[in-house]
Amino acid sequence: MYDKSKELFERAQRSIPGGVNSPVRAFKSVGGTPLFIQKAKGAYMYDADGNQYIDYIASWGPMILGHAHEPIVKAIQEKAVDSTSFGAPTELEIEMAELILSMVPNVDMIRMVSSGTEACMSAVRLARGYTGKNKIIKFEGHYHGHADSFLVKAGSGVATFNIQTVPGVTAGVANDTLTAAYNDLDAVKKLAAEHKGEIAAIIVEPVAGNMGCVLPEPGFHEGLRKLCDEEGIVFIFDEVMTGFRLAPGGAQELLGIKADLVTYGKVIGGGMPVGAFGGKKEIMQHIAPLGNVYQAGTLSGNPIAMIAGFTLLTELKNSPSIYKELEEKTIYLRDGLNEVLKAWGQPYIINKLGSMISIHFSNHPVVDFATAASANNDLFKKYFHAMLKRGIYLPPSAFESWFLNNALTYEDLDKTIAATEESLQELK
Ligand code: KE4
Repeated sequence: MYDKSKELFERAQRSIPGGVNSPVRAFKSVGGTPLFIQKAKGAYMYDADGNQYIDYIASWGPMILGHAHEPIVKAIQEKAVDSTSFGAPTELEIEMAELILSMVPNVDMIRMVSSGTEACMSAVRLARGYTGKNKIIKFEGHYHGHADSFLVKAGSGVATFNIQTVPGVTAGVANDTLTAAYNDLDAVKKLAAEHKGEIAAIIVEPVAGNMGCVLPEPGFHEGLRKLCDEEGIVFIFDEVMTGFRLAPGGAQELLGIKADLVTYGKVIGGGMPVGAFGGKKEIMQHIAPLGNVYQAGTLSGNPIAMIAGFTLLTELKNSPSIYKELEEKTIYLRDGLNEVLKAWGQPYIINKLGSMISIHFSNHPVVDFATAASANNDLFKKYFHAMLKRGIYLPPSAFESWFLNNALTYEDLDKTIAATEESLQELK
């Protein structure tokens, strides 16, 4: 069933730390051999042993229209013949920036980078440079990439592997990162009072996806916005996951909240390495070469990455019905999962917003990292493998959101629901 992946994993570990180029892919938290993927098309991925899977990772978000989406593949092929990088400005970068500004609210200027980490790292540096203050507030279980400042009580792989303190992150850096529980506005207000005049930014996943999918409670973001206005704190929406996924204008549009800076990744690049950060001109004009907050990148705005992202975002902008289709498919999946989970009779929670969804085997609502971590995540590991052997590829961690892609058919969703019903019988 997985012989080729097993062989490749053994070989990979001889030259790549842990055999993977990103820890969450290693199946370390769910156990077993990570599948080496040969190809993917639409909603399906195919591993090195030729097994087909219905894909709910979507490359951790980017593949919102499915894998090998023809217009994107064609655009990359055509662009590549004109060279893959110049290290000089291009018209395409202007077109990409103008397209993004036409889709997302409340962003006057945008800078392209090559990953979500780079986008979040740059946005925090900009907030510190703009305010002259050092500290940031982030939330337990939120993940903003692997920049030093963010690896304090972080989500995603850091939570998955239960890494309490990341070696190499100095005490100085960690001291400037304050943390609070997601949805606990009083805790944030307390930190702001204790560190009055010291906080440059609050950075938040508007809808959390790195401890499973966890929704903001009514009034939470409004409270953060008010606090930032009162205290001169830069409000950063990390929309690397939610941007262009929850709506054309992302979480700012869907939740009706205006952030000061917004970061993007994943969908913005259509599967190519792209990140971006943007916001009000008053802040963005501090970024070099206009201002002195230095930020740079050899491959920022790379033509191949730009054409992939531009092609995808253009389709999303011109066919907003995609979001309704994705919403309807996710509701259908949620309702089907609810039915079989209810019949199974053991505690569970499903969190869902737009095309982000996750199952938590918990008897209480999952509203922050503590409640996500106290779920029966050992049971999740068994569920993961039971689904995998039935051809359903879920994110290999309870601390990740599932991502639907619009190539999924209702037949695929029915297969996923049926596989869950069968898997739960196995887990009784
Ligand atoms: P990247 O540097 O991985 O492109 O983006 C970092 C990042 C920033 N902000 C949010 C909200 C994110 O979810 C991410 C990255 N997400 C993880 C999945 N939970 C990436 C997968 C991985 O680490 O391999």
